Amino acid sequence: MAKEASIDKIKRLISSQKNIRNVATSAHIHHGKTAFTDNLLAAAGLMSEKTAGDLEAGMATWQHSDEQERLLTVDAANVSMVHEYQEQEYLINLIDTPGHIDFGGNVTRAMRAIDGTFVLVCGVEGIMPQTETVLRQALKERVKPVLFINKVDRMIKELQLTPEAMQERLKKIINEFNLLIEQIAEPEFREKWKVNVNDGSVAFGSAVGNWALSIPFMQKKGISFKDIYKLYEISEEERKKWVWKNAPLYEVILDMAVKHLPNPLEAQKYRIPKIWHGDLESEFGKGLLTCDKNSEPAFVVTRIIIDQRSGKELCAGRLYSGTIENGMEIYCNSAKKSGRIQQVLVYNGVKPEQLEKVPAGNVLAIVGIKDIFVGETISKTPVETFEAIKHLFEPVVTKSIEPKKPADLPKLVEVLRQVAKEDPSIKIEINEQTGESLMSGMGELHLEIVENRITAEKGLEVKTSSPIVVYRETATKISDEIEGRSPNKHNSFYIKVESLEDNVYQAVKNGDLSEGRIKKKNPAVFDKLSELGWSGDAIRNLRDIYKGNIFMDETRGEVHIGEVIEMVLDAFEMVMDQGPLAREPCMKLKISLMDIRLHEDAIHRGPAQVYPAVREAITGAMRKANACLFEPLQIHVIEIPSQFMGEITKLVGGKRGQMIDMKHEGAGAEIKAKLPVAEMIGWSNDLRSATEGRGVSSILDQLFEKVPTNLQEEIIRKIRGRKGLAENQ
Ligand SMILES: Nc1nc2c(ncn2[C@@H]2O[C@H](COP(=O)(O)OP(=O)(O)OP(=O)(O)O)[C@@H](O)[C@H]2O)c(=O)[nH]1
Ligand SMILES: [Mg+2]
Repeated sequence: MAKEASIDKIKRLISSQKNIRNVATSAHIHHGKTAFTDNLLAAAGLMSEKTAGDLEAGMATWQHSDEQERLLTVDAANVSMVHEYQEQEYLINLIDTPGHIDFGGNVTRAMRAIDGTFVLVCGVEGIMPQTETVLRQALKERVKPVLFINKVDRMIKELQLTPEAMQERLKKIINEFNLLIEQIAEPEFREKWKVNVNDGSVAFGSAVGNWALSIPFMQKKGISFKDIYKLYEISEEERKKWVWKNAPLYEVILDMAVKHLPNPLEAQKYRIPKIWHGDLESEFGKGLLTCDKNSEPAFVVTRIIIDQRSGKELCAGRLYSGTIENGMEIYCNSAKKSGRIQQVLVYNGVKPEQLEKVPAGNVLAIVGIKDIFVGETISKTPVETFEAIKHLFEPVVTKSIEPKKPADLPKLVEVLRQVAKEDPSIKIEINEQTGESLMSGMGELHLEIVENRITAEKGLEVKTSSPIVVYRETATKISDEIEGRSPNKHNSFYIKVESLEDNVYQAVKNGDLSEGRIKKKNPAVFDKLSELGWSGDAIRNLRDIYKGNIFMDETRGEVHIGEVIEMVLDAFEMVMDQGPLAREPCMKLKISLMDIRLHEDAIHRGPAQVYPAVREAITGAMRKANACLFEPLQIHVIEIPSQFMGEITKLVGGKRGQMIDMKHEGAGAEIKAKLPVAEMIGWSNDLRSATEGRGVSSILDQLFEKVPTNLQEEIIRKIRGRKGLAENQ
């Protein structure tokens, strides 16, 4: 009988939810995720074994030429393979995620699609700051981690550790890893999700060497640590043979996925209450909890890829309930529109292949739906949407972008819209009048990659500025009630401005309080704010949460308030987008409307009267409340050999930075420093030259703080100059 093709096996397995594992790789940059993924694919016969994990020959999962040029992963890549374990077949849907922090948004989004992840840790470098970040990303979505300690070959050849020292080091990594789980995980998973050498939830090996081992596997095969050392005394050819027979990476790793990572039936029981906030007792809620293929479909889009030739948009994501079929009519709940599915695709290796239908519990892609965004919930009839996918950091580095040829402006607008769709971590502000649009990203590398792709893949020549920083405007005191009068002098608005409480601001930032105008009673907002100490009266006066600012209506018994409130909120949002100091966005403001005086005749209180009056009142009150600029700062962890300590202290000091913490470990040092983004342009080069290329830095956190008083005026003047603002604008 002819061997069954892998796509036929996949077709068979997609319906057997117990036999599915949706997983990812996650790790600090360059700890070996892609080499690991490539070798799994090769073993499944889905790519040639010779080139698997070979950087120069090209990784199978690298689909963009810039990844090959830079030897680094930018996009998350979906792959699927079939694995046999204890005489049953399993479908493993795997997403290989990038390690560079600029592309961390891709990791956050991948977590929504999966239930378990292989966290890779390089045995030489050990747990790195970003190991902690990726664990946070996973645990936030209740994605279960297992541990793979990679690059053991280097521990033998470079570090020349004795077998005992090696075991000590592995133990140390495992303990640190478990400590992180204890610190980060929610109480119910703190113990349950710790990894354990003896049960096989930890493996170690070499992704490029194509081998892996776990303690149970070693016991079963009678392999000792000494045998591993012998491997690096024999010829490469002999080693490959031994490895394939005794410690094949794919077998140890995929066994681990099957045994220690949950299938979608198990995972959705505890993941759904965390990522979907509707009624769990409803029919739809029950369908989600049980991953029911016969219930209403619920597909969450985690990635959008636009095919340049056909313009088709491929939406990849996770189907949590129901079944998706070719030709099916669907409804997009955030975009609020209907559409029809033209193709249903699953991954076979790296290649998407068409199927007629796919049931719940799978990672898949659909074609035919246009103009939606990542995070969209797709169903048949309108349903409560899934929680928004929020990345840990906001984009803070910005460049202006314009076409080289003015005639290409419409094309640029179209291309920028595509970019924003494909990469939700990029924020675009389009200015169709001046032609100068703004593009904000997570870091310089991020913007460079996007800019190059616009030219290379979308065929448009563009000019960009050097990086600029987007500041924030806010207030530090409380103002009096300030009057803003309409141009016809018949309407007045009295407004008070103050700084928003820290805990409320944080709740908005974390997504615990969702943004938007408050139309009717909203129990989620009510509960959260009372938990934060607000009184019922205060909560009832809340009208709008907008980009980390809030608007309160404190007026009493005003008959016409209902007729103007939407206009007042429009004006509020406009000022929050462009503050009075330098037209930078506002943050952390609490704006209260205290009183109003309106003309009796509605004709004399239209938008042309209300907008300028409210703007005048808010900006006037902001000035009274000590309006000032805040700047973005990043906290970095910098790892260096100890001898460069002096250089780093100088470098950080020269950039208005602040050392927060310092740790010595062996011949290395770990420094935590806080640095203003404005001074970090060119940071990687500076770090490289200060440490002879041996320093590594990764971002740990991001925050906004007041620009030092002596710099405020100068920076405001510079921004206003760049924007060409006149004195009274
Ligand atoms: N010696 C050794 N090198 C390895 C091993 N695994 C990966 N590498 C090397 O480590 C580097 C990074 O490997 P990748 O697989 O690209 O790492 P990654 O985690 O996918 O990198 P990003 O996606 O860019 O974060 C490459 O030079 C690999 O050859 C290993 O087991 N041993
Ligand atoms: Mg990679």
